[in-house]
Amino acid sequence: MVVLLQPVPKFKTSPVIIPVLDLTDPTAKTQIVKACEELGFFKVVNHGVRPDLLTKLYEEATKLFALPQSLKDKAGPPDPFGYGSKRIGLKGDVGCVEYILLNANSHLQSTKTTAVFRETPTIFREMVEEYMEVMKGMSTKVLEMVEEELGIEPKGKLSKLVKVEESDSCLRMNYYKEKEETTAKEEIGFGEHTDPQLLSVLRSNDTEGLQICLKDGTWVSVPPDHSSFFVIVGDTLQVMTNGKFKSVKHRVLTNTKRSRLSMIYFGGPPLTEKIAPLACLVPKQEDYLYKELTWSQYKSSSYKTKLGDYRLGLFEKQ
Ligand code: AKG
Repeated sequence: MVVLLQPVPKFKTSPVIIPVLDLTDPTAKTQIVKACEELGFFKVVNHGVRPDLLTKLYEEATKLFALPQSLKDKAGPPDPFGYGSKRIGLKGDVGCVEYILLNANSHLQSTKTTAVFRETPTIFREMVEEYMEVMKGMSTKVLEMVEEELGIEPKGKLSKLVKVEESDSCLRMNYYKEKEETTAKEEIGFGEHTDPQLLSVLRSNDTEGLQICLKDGTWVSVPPDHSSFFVIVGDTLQVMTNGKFKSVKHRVLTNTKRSRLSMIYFGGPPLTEKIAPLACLVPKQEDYLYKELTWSQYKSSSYKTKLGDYRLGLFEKQ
Protein backbone atom coordinates (compact mmCIF):
# COMPACT_ATOMS: atom_id res chain seq x y z
CA MET A 1 0.00 0.00 0.00
CA VAL A 2 1.28 3.49 -0.88
CA VAL A 3 1.59 5.88 2.03
CA LEU A 4 1.72 9.55 1.10
CA LEU A 5 4.16 11.52 3.18
CA GLN A 6 3.44 15.03 4.28
CA PRO A 7 5.41 17.88 2.73
CA VAL A 8 7.53 19.79 5.19
CA PRO A 9 5.74 22.98 6.19
CA LYS A 10 7.66 26.23 5.93
CA PHE A 11 9.22 27.15 9.23
CA LYS A 12 11.35 29.90 10.65
CA THR A 13 14.37 28.94 12.68
CA SER A 14 16.00 31.08 15.27
CA PRO A 15 18.76 30.42 17.74
CA VAL A 16 17.46 29.35 21.11
CA ILE A 17 19.33 28.59 24.25
CA ILE A 18 18.33 25.16 25.49
CA PRO A 19 18.75 25.07 29.29
CA VAL A 20 21.45 22.58 30.29
CA LEU A 21 20.92 20.94 33.67
CA ASP A 22 23.39 19.03 35.78
CA LEU A 23 21.20 17.05 38.19
CA THR A 24 24.03 17.00 40.77
CA ASP A 25 24.12 20.81 40.90
CA PRO A 26 22.42 22.09 44.09
CA THR A 27 20.62 24.80 42.09
CA ALA A 28 19.30 22.30 39.52
CA LYS A 29 15.77 22.16 40.94
CA THR A 30 15.29 25.91 40.53
CA GLN A 31 16.60 25.75 36.98
CA ILE A 32 14.40 22.76 36.12
CA VAL A 33 11.26 24.58 37.20
CA LYS A 34 12.28 27.67 35.22
CA ALA A 35 12.92 25.55 32.11
CA CYS A 36 9.61 23.69 32.49
CA GLU A 37 7.75 27.01 32.74
CA GLU A 38 9.54 28.81 29.92
CA LEU A 39 10.23 26.09 27.36
CA GLY A 40 8.85 22.79 28.63
CA PHE A 41 12.18 21.35 27.56
CA PHE A 42 15.75 21.02 28.84
CA LYS A 43 18.92 19.03 28.42
CA VAL A 44 20.40 16.82 31.15
CA VAL A 45 24.16 16.36 31.43
CA ASN A 46 26.27 14.55 34.02
CA HIS A 47 23.49 11.98 34.28
CA GLY A 48 25.60 8.99 35.28
CA VAL A 49 24.10 6.59 32.70
CA ARG A 50 26.68 3.96 31.68
CA PRO A 51 28.04 4.97 28.24
CA ASP A 52 28.59 1.31 27.31
CA LEU A 53 24.89 0.55 27.89
CA LEU A 54 24.00 3.35 25.48
CA THR A 55 26.53 2.32 22.85
CA LYS A 56 25.56 -1.35 22.92
CA LEU A 57 21.83 -0.68 23.00
CA TYR A 58 22.10 1.63 19.98
CA GLU A 59 24.19 -0.96 18.12
CA GLU A 60 21.58 -3.64 18.71
CA ALA A 61 18.68 -1.33 17.84
CA THR A 62 20.43 -0.40 14.59
CA LYS A 63 20.74 -4.11 13.75
CA LEU A 64 17.06 -4.59 14.52
CA PHE A 65 15.95 -1.87 12.12
CA ALA A 66 18.30 -3.36 9.49
CA LEU A 67 16.49 -6.73 9.61
CA PRO A 68 14.58 -7.78 6.48
CA GLN A 69 11.18 -6.09 6.29
CA SER A 70 9.38 -9.45 6.46
CA LEU A 71 10.92 -10.17 9.88
CA LYS A 72 10.16 -6.71 11.24
CA ASP A 73 6.58 -7.00 10.01
CA LYS A 74 6.09 -10.05 12.25
CA ALA A 75 6.10 -7.60 15.18
CA GLY A 76 3.56 -5.25 13.58
CA PRO A 77 1.32 -3.49 12.97
CA PRO A 78 1.49 -1.91 16.43
CA ASP A 79 -1.41 -2.56 18.80
CA PRO A 80 -0.12 0.12 19.97
CA PHE A 81 2.97 -1.87 21.04
CA GLY A 82 5.25 -3.52 18.53
CA TYR A 83 6.78 -2.47 15.21
CA GLY A 84 5.36 0.24 12.99
CA SER A 85 6.47 1.84 9.75
CA LYS A 86 5.32 5.22 8.42
CA ARG A 87 1.84 5.08 9.96
CA ILE A 88 1.63 6.66 13.40
CA GLY A 89 -1.52 6.07 15.43
CA LEU A 90 -4.97 5.30 14.04
CA LYS A 91 -5.92 8.63 12.50
CA GLY A 92 -3.92 8.68 9.30
CA ASP A 93 -0.73 10.35 10.54
CA VAL A 94 2.33 9.33 8.56
CA GLY A 95 6.04 10.08 8.77
CA CYS A 96 9.35 8.87 7.37
CA VAL A 97 9.98 6.72 10.41
CA GLU A 98 10.10 3.14 11.58
CA TYR A 99 9.52 2.56 15.26
CA ILE A 100 9.09 0.06 18.03
CA LEU A 101 6.90 0.84 20.98
CA LEU A 102 7.50 -1.19 24.13
CA ASN A 103 5.57 -1.26 27.39
CA ALA A 104 7.84 -0.49 30.33
CA ASN A 105 5.90 -3.03 32.34
CA SER A 106 7.57 -6.18 31.11
CA HIS A 107 4.81 -8.51 32.29
CA LEU A 108 2.29 -6.51 30.23
CA GLN A 109 4.10 -6.96 26.91
CA SER A 110 1.82 -7.77 23.99
CA THR A 111 2.39 -10.59 21.53
CA LYS A 112 3.67 -7.96 19.07
CA THR A 113 6.41 -6.98 21.51
CA THR A 114 7.31 -10.56 22.16
CA ALA A 115 7.74 -10.89 18.41
CA VAL A 116 10.27 -8.00 18.47
CA PHE A 117 12.37 -9.82 21.02
CA ARG A 118 12.10 -13.12 19.16
CA GLU A 119 14.03 -11.51 16.27
CA THR A 120 16.77 -10.05 18.48
CA PRO A 121 19.45 -11.52 20.79
CA THR A 122 18.59 -12.00 24.50
CA ILE A 123 21.08 -9.30 25.39
CA PHE A 124 18.89 -6.76 23.57
CA ARG A 125 15.90 -7.49 25.80
CA GLU A 126 18.10 -7.30 28.91
CA MET A 127 19.55 -3.95 27.84
CA VAL A 128 16.12 -2.55 27.01
CA GLU A 129 14.89 -3.55 30.47
CA GLU A 130 17.92 -1.99 32.14
CA TYR A 131 17.53 1.17 30.06
CA MET A 132 13.88 1.53 31.03
CA GLU A 133 14.82 1.23 34.73
CA VAL A 134 17.46 3.94 34.26
CA MET A 135 14.92 6.18 32.51
CA LYS A 136 12.41 5.57 35.28
CA GLY A 137 15.10 6.62 37.79
CA MET A 138 15.88 9.82 35.85
CA SER A 139 12.19 10.72 35.49
CA THR A 140 11.63 10.10 39.22
CA LYS A 141 14.61 12.28 40.12
CA VAL A 142 13.43 15.18 37.93
CA LEU A 143 9.92 15.00 39.40
CA GLU A 144 11.29 14.87 42.96
CA MET A 145 13.25 18.04 42.25
CA VAL A 146 10.10 19.70 40.89
CA GLU A 147 8.22 18.67 44.06
CA GLU A 148 10.92 20.16 46.26
CA GLU A 149 11.15 23.42 44.37
CA LEU A 150 7.39 23.95 44.16
CA GLY A 151 6.75 22.68 47.72
CA ILE A 152 4.42 19.94 46.48
CA GLU A 153 2.99 17.90 49.36
CA PRO A 154 2.98 15.10 50.28
CA LYS A 155 6.50 14.20 49.16
CA GLY A 156 6.35 11.78 46.24
CA LYS A 157 2.97 13.08 45.00
CA LEU A 158 4.34 13.51 41.47
CA SER A 159 7.37 11.26 41.40
CA LYS A 160 5.60 8.18 42.69
CA LEU A 161 3.37 8.30 39.61
CA VAL A 162 6.27 7.15 37.46
CA LYS A 163 8.06 5.21 40.20
CA VAL A 164 5.34 2.74 41.15
CA GLU A 165 5.11 -0.60 39.43
CA GLU A 166 1.67 0.20 37.96
CA SER A 167 2.95 3.34 36.21
CA ASP A 168 1.89 3.27 32.57
CA SER A 169 5.23 4.15 31.00
CA CYS A 170 6.64 3.07 27.66
CA LEU A 171 9.67 3.36 25.41
CA ARG A 172 9.70 4.15 21.70
CA MET A 173 12.70 3.59 19.46
CA ASN A 174 12.50 5.65 16.28
CA TYR A 175 14.59 5.11 13.19
CA TYR A 176 14.68 7.73 10.44
CA LYS A 177 16.60 6.30 7.52
CA GLU A 178 18.84 8.51 5.40
CA LYS A 179 17.82 9.06 1.78
CA GLU A 180 19.66 7.30 -1.00
CA GLU A 181 19.02 9.98 -3.64
CA THR A 182 21.33 12.99 -3.39
CA THR A 183 18.48 15.27 -4.49
CA ALA A 184 16.16 14.17 -1.66
CA LYS A 185 14.45 16.87 0.38
CA GLU A 186 13.70 17.03 4.09
CA GLU A 187 10.44 15.36 5.03
CA ILE A 188 8.37 14.98 8.14
CA GLY A 189 9.85 12.16 10.21
CA PHE A 190 7.51 12.52 13.19
CA GLY A 191 4.74 15.10 12.91
CA GLU A 192 4.22 17.83 15.46
CA HIS A 193 2.64 16.77 18.74
CA THR A 194 2.83 17.07 22.49
CA ASP A 195 3.37 13.99 24.64
CA PRO A 196 0.31 13.06 26.72
CA GLN A 197 2.28 11.65 29.70
CA LEU A 198 3.94 13.49 32.63
CA LEU A 199 7.33 13.82 30.99
CA SER A 200 9.48 12.17 28.36
CA VAL A 201 13.21 11.53 28.34
CA LEU A 202 14.75 11.53 24.88
CA ARG A 203 18.15 10.53 23.60
CA SER A 204 19.34 10.25 20.01
CA ASN A 205 22.47 9.64 18.01
CA ASP A 206 24.26 12.70 16.67
CA THR A 207 21.92 13.29 13.71
CA GLU A 208 19.85 16.45 13.91
CA GLY A 209 16.13 16.58 13.11
CA LEU A 210 14.36 17.36 16.38
CA GLN A 211 12.60 20.70 16.59
CA ILE A 212 10.58 22.28 19.37
CA CYS A 213 7.95 24.98 19.11
CA LEU A 214 8.40 28.11 21.21
CA LYS A 215 5.48 29.91 22.84
CA ASP A 216 5.38 32.42 19.97
CA GLY A 217 4.93 29.60 17.45
CA THR A 218 8.50 29.66 16.11
CA TRP A 219 10.04 26.26 15.43
CA VAL A 220 13.65 25.86 16.49
CA SER A 221 16.10 23.05 15.82
CA VAL A 222 17.61 21.28 18.79
CA PRO A 223 21.29 20.49 18.20
CA PRO A 224 21.72 16.74 18.80
CA ASP A 225 23.99 15.54 21.57
CA HIS A 226 24.40 11.80 22.00
CA SER A 227 26.06 12.26 25.39
CA SER A 228 23.03 13.98 26.93
CA PHE A 229 19.31 13.44 27.46
CA PHE A 230 16.47 15.83 26.74
CA VAL A 231 13.48 16.13 29.04
CA ILE A 232 10.14 17.08 27.50
CA VAL A 233 7.19 18.26 29.63
CA GLY A 234 4.02 16.31 28.81
CA ASP A 235 0.31 17.24 28.93
CA THR A 236 -0.29 15.53 32.29
CA LEU A 237 2.33 17.69 34.00
CA GLN A 238 0.79 20.79 32.41
CA VAL A 239 -2.60 19.85 33.87
CA MET A 240 -1.25 18.98 37.34
CA THR A 241 0.61 22.32 37.54
CA ASN A 242 -2.52 24.10 36.26
CA GLY A 243 -0.66 25.38 33.20
CA LYS A 244 2.42 26.61 35.07
CA PHE A 245 4.48 24.08 33.10
CA LYS A 246 4.06 23.87 29.32
CA SER A 247 3.89 20.64 27.39
CA VAL A 248 6.06 21.49 24.44
CA LYS A 249 5.11 20.75 20.84
CA HIS A 250 7.91 18.97 19.01
CA ARG A 251 8.51 17.20 15.69
CA VAL A 252 11.28 15.56 13.71
CA LEU A 253 12.37 16.39 10.18
CA THR A 254 14.40 13.76 8.38
CA ASN A 255 18.00 14.36 7.55
CA THR A 256 18.78 13.48 3.97
CA LYS A 257 22.35 12.39 4.57
CA ARG A 258 22.44 10.49 7.86
CA SER A 259 20.04 8.21 9.72
CA ARG A 260 18.67 9.29 13.06
CA LEU A 261 18.05 6.80 15.84
CA SER A 262 16.25 8.04 18.92
CA MET A 263 14.81 6.48 22.06
CA ILE A 264 12.12 8.22 24.01
CA TYR A 265 10.85 7.09 27.40
CA PHE A 266 7.37 8.30 28.26
CA GLY A 267 6.78 8.48 32.02
CA GLY A 268 3.06 7.93 32.51
CA PRO A 269 0.95 7.57 35.66
CA PRO A 270 -1.02 4.43 36.60
CA LEU A 271 -4.11 3.98 34.42
CA THR A 272 -6.56 4.61 37.29
CA GLU A 273 -4.79 7.76 38.54
CA LYS A 274 -7.01 10.84 38.63
CA ILE A 275 -5.29 13.73 36.89
CA ALA A 276 -6.24 17.28 37.92
CA PRO A 277 -4.48 20.44 39.10
CA LEU A 278 -2.69 19.85 42.42
CA ALA A 279 -4.58 21.39 45.35
CA CYS A 280 -1.31 22.40 47.02
CA LEU A 281 -0.49 24.57 44.00
CA VAL A 282 -3.99 25.90 43.36
CA PRO A 283 -5.89 26.28 46.63
CA LYS A 284 -9.22 27.43 45.09
CA GLN A 285 -11.08 24.97 42.86
CA GLU A 286 -12.56 27.84 40.84
CA ASP A 287 -9.02 28.65 39.69
CA TYR A 288 -8.55 25.19 38.17
CA LEU A 289 -8.05 25.51 34.41
CA TYR A 290 -8.66 21.79 33.91
CA LYS A 291 -11.22 19.25 35.02
CA GLU A 292 -10.37 15.83 36.41
CA LEU A 293 -9.90 12.82 34.13
CA THR A 294 -8.23 9.51 34.83
CA TRP A 295 -5.03 8.84 32.92
CA SER A 296 -6.81 5.97 31.21
CA GLN A 297 -9.59 8.32 29.99
CA TYR A 298 -7.11 10.90 28.71
CA LYS A 299 -4.88 8.33 27.09
CA SER A 300 -7.68 6.56 25.25
CA SER A 301 -9.20 9.85 24.05
CA SER A 302 -5.85 11.16 22.90
CA TYR A 303 -5.18 7.96 20.95
CA LYS A 304 -8.36 8.75 19.00
CA THR A 305 -7.05 12.15 17.89
CA LYS A 306 -4.54 13.11 15.23
CA LEU A 307 -0.96 13.73 16.32
CA GLY A 308 -1.13 17.49 15.93
CA ASP A 309 -4.59 17.97 17.49
CA TYR A 310 -4.84 20.09 20.62
CA ARG A 311 -5.47 17.16 22.94
CA LEU A 312 -5.47 19.22 26.13
CA GLY A 313 -8.83 20.57 25.02
CA LEU A 314 -10.26 17.33 26.45
CA PHE A 315 -9.21 18.49 29.91
CA GLU A 316 -10.32 22.09 29.60
CA LYS A 317 -13.30 23.27 31.61
CA GLN A 318 -16.24 24.38 29.42
C1 AKG B 1 8.20 10.63 19.73
O1 AKG B 1 8.55 9.45 19.52
O2 AKG B 1 7.13 10.94 20.30
C2 AKG B 1 9.09 11.71 19.30
O3 AKG B 1 8.77 12.85 19.49
C3 AKG B 1 10.39 11.35 18.65
C4 AKG B 1 11.44 12.39 18.78
C5 AKG B 1 12.75 11.99 18.12
O4 AKG B 1 12.80 11.02 17.39
O5 AKG B 1 13.71 12.67 18.37
